[in-house]
Amino acid sequence: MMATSLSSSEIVGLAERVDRAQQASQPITKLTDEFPAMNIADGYAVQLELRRRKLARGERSVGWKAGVTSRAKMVQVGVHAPTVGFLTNTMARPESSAVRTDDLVHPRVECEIAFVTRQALRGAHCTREQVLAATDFVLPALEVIDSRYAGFKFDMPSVIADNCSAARYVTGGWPRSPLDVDLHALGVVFEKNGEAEGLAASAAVLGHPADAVAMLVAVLTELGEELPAGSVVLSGGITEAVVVQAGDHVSARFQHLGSVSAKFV
Ligand code: OOG
Ligand code: MG
Repeated sequence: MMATSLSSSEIVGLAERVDRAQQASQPITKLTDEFPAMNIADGYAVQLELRRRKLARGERSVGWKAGVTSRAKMVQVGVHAPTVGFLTNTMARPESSAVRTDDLVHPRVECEIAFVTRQALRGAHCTREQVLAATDFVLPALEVIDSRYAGFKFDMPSVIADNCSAARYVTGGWPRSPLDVDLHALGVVFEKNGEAEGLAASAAVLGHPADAVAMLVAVLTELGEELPAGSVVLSGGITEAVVVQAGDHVSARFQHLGSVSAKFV
């Protein structure tokens, strides 16, 4: 990875700023407004410092998420390359649960395929086949993203520093071996309040959701991390993210994997 432009005290300060915005559910201006020279390495340095702070407070690492891995998402947010963020236990919500909105800034929901691994993955050249072989099962998932930036407006270094907008995620459906379902061509129906919001195929995610996981492993390797066995990996929104507010109910129905739903309160 390229060199950081920020000093280590700036990195710590920005991680604190993002952390506070998250805890107060108060939007902040994107970090590059103040630090225009911020690059991707700076973004990940801030994100890893944010992760270190959360783990030091007792949150447990449960896995990672790939972001901006489909055309629909790239067009929606104006970021044109995939990114990764981390997941902790405090972000997980059970199927059908009520997700609070008062502790979020401006949530949006995405439907994704979650991978759960049974072998560690590492390396700059991780392949789709290695990902499939190391996967225990896949599940349908909803990711609730929540940019801490005003207007949900950001650029790549800023969104990476903000942990790729990670906020909550819900898994549901049936665990299936990735070898038993054609992950490349799964249809998904995404509904909000009973109305179709999006119809898509899983192939929208970098051609294949396992390729998104392989990309994530390559980024983690660059960051000096690996993907441990037992990790949850969200492979990226298949459709555009949909704005939600208290009172909304969303569900994603995946061919062969069942459905996952949540309501917002
Ligand atoms: C960045 C996170 C994107 C996905 O699945 O593409 C993401 C954002 O859009 O705020 O989680
Ligand atoms: Mg996502």
